[in-house]
Amino acid sequence: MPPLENFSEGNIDEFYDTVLKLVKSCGKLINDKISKAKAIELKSSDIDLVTETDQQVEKLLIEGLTSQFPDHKFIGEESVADGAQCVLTDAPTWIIDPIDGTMNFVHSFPHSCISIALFIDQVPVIGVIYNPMLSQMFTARKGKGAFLNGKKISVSDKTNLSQALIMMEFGTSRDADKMKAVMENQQNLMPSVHGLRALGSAALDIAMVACGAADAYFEYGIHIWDIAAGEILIEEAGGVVMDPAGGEIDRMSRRVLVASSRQLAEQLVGKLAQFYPPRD
Ligand code: LIP
Repeated sequence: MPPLENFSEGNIDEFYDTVLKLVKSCGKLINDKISKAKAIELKSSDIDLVTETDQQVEKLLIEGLTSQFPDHKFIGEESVADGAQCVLTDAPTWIIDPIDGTMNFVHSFPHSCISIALFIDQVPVIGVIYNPMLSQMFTARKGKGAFLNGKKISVSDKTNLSQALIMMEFGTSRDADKMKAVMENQQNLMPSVHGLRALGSAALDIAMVACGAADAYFEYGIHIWDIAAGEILIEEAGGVVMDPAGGEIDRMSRRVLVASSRQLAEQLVGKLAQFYPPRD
């Protein structure tokens, strides 16, 4: 498989234009289904849901991309749930969460999105996070900036935790140790920050940090598909992505922390009770 430098700007343009068309078309499907009755299945817990729309969107994205780029690989949330491997190689790989915030979608709570990223040589080169219910299209391409509906976005200038709005999630696990860490962090952070917020979607939480509407986000229990598009969005918006204990991001560790600055990230790391889910 050719390394990243062998792909021309024209190649990346073609990948980007193709995925954008597919995402917009899948967004229409989600908007059509959002207020209709949904067939729901349970996955890892009674709050880890999947609907037929999650599965349809992922199938449409994979089929549409495979027809144009037959040698590309995929890591999709629902394909992995059906037994596909969750392995990132150097090959051009699309990493897909067809509906991030499925619980929100089930409740017609308008904070769900399609999150899709393209990695080449294990480097993110394209990221798209689209909330069709609120017409929020977040996009990023390597070296070309981050955008919301075509308007350039950047992280906030907050460097002090006491002035920061922090995104954190409860997640889809009822695991007692996980919940203990979540509650401990809520108690640790409440007195030290401006506020805590949870949208119910990792990708949209990250997008809030990328556009400066929040200042940091962390979560234990996510998967690579929840954060793949957000990673390049944050980097192109001038923020940082790391492990919640402060080291390099490990995309299979199911842990993530993003922030507007390293200074703010390090203050947040200093406050966090850590939790280490089983790796993907
Ligand atoms: C969601 C994540 C979110 C997490 C939720 C859920 P899904 O992904 O984006 O961060 O807190 O529990 O896992 O399952 O809706 O694609």
